[in-house]
Amino acid sequence: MQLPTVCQPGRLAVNDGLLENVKFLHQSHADEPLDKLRQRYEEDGYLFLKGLIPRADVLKARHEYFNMMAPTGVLEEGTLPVEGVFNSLKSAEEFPGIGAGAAGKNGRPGGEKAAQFIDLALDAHYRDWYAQDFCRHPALINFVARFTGWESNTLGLRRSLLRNNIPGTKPIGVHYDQIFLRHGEPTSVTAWVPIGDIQLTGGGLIYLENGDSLGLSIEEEFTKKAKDVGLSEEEAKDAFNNNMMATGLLSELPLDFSHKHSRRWLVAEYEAGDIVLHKPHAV
Ligand SMILES: O=C(O)CCC(=O)C(=O)O
Ligand SMILES: [Fe+2]
Repeated sequence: MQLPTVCQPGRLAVNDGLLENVKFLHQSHADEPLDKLRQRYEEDGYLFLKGLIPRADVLKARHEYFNMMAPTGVLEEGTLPVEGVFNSLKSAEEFPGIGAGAAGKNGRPGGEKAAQFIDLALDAHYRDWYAQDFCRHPALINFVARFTGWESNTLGLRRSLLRNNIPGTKPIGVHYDQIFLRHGEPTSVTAWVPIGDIQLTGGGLIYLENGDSLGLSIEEEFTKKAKDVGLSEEEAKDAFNNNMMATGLLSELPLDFSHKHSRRWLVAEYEAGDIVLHKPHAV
């Protein structure tokens, strides 16, 4: 079902307040003509595909993940791992999200109390059910191969982040992914894949309206600044990062960022099996 394009969700919170005046992501389906999908990706900077991966396969990864994390006490007693229900007797500090810019990018937040949780959360990235079965799921790889025209030359980057935020932990701030992929050409495709159903207010990814063109112009501005002061290419790469926050983020304040750039945030309700592809400068 296509939701109405403008909504007023009650309590869609970001770091610096409640979002007002958001729009829904435009929904697409893998069986639409490729040309149409490609055009939409170019125009919007993202492509939100409903039901690309079989739901059961996504829930298998969800089960494996929470089964692995269960010994840390993160799950509510008497619930199934696949449900992923947070333990109401615990506090969020013991279960910090990884890679959200806390204590240095991709550092080890939370100290001693969180050590077991962090160790397991990192370890999960190397398990077959994640690195192989989930990240290289044929439905995902085959679609990207066709969509991009890369066909059998499609390579999965080893870099992936299994985001694990529970209610009350710190989400990653405003960014575009090329910041983290600086040493490659801006030709990659990011797949953001929810591992389960996510309600509108459940912390799923949000995109900035026309964010790709904004990201590109921010990048151009950095390049120009770097050239103007006579930096070498290598120095320029570091300079890009100096223009951002130490964590590589454009901002930790999404509400403020959208006001500053007069663009709305685009939101969605996600279901297991959905994916969003986005461009390297999509914000
Ligand atoms: O590879 C990284 O650290 C970046 C992760 C990222 O872009 C994200 O989580 O949205
Ligand atoms: Fe990202």
